[in-house]
Amino acid sequence: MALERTFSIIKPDATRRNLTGAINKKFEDAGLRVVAQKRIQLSKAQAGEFYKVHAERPFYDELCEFMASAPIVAQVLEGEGAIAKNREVMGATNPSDAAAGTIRAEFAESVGENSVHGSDAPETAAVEIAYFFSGLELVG
Ligand code: DAT
Ligand code: MG
Repeated sequence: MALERTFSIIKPDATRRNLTGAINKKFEDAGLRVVAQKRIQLSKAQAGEFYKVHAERPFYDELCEFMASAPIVAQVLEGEGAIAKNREVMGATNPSDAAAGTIRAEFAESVGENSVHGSDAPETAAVEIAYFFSGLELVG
């Protein structure tokens, strides 16, 4: 399997509850390395741009409000098969469907406030990384 990079967000519900370290321990224990990281607060417009693929979904406005409601941690994770590995460690979108031991099973509050984002494919990983980080900020 190839060394990959994927984009990850620790969402407002998790930063509010001081779970940044607990969540990143899960990633690091799974062999993923944080190679870029920043704690920022998005505007609703910036959240809307990031999630524009969901613009037609009924929950879009609520999702953008939530993502702008408190700081997030934007990060790039690197590892063998990092895109799939990240999704595996995150667990299913709805925490009631998430496998035991996953981040969403342990920490998510609801399907909307589900603690983490992770890219779903190489193309989206590249676009999402570039939205938040310059090449100079990816430090290995
Ligand atoms: P994922 O974050 O697992 O990639 P997604 O891309 O389908 O899931 O949706 C993006 C986010 O939108 C998700 O993390 C939380 C929110 N969301 C998805 N489905 C929802 C729903 N039925 N109700 C409220 N929010 C939802
Ligand atoms: Mg998604």
